Amino acid sequence: MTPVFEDARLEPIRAKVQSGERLTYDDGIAVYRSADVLGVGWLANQVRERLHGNRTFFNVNRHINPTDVCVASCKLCAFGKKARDPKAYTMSLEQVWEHAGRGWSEAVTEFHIVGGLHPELTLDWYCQMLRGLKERFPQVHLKAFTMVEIGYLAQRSKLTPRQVLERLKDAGMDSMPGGGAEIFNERVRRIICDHKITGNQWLEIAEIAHELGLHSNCTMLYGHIENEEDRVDHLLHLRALQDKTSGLVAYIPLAFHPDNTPLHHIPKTTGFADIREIAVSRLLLDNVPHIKAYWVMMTPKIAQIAQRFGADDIDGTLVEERIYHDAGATTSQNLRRGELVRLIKEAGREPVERDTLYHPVERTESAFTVLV
Ligand code: V47
Repeated sequence: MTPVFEDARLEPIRAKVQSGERLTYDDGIAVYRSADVLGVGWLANQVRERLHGNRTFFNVNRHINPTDVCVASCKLCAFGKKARDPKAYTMSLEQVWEHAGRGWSEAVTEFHIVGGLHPELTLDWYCQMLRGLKERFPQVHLKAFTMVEIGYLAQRSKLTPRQVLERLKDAGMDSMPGGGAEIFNERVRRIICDHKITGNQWLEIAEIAHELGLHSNCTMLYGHIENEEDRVDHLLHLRALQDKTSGLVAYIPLAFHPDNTPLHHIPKTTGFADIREIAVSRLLLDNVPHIKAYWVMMTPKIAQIAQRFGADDIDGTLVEERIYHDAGATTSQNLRRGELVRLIKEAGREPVERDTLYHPVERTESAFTVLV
């Protein structure tokens, strides 16, 4: 059944979506400006169901943040600390390996590893960390390091990003998460994260990673000082990257959490904005397979509704999350597998447990036994 849109400006976009025609920059602005979130969501749901039917993906993963020491002082961030800060921490290699194994069960298929830009940890240290994890947990996929961390390691070790990526891949890095992209527009970037690599550098490093056979995710940080033009521009840059490499697996829109950051005066995003962000991204990123509604950032309730507005993934069990919780997230630090399954089923979707690259995972009950 085809709905009558409240916003007549969505009609030409419906025609394009139904015929599989690519949306333009102006279409992107139009969907962002439409208050008809049901209409935009209906369109996004058409695309989502065409690609994935009724399936919603989730995984059983664990986040590891080896250090929060960071030379950058990004205004968007509440996680990074200076080395002299008494609250800062840096794990030893043994602590990383011990942390990875704490409460571990065979059900874990992925370690998601990111951290601050530490002024002293060397490329060799990170390679040893990966090798140690692979030795101890050979079956676990290592999704590690943002493009920003790669850029910084290249600068510090006087190597090219390609050489750094080659070394890390050789040491066991299997793929890369999507963080650090923020907003590519340089005017915005200078204000929210002026110590980071530029948007173009992020895109270049991602392209090299994909050339080396490493898949990655991608993100956009929204809900701060950016406008709709910046967001459409960001998404179209990601789409152009994907046209070149096909290396992007999932896109994750990240709502800015202002607490404990220098931008704490900015109000939090609303449920309406979060849902619209999911729907717009599904419509514009026609070549990125998966759209993830990250429950930590959106809350499980909104992430569940998002499964009917364009998202086909809800992320994982996490165990412990720091970046969003340091910035005031009030969601739990982890969700049990059964709770994720319940959320998905209640949204009328079929839960499919996946590994990092979206291969379905078969389970036996013994996999859930906590080993350590
Ligand atoms: O790079 C930092 C963002 C990212 C704040 O690839 C903030 O599967 C909001 O990238 N408010 C890290 N956002 C998280 C991330 C991610 C999460 C889940 C899954 C995947 C994936 C990637 O969080 C950072 C930055 O963009 N961030 N501080 C903040 N105050």
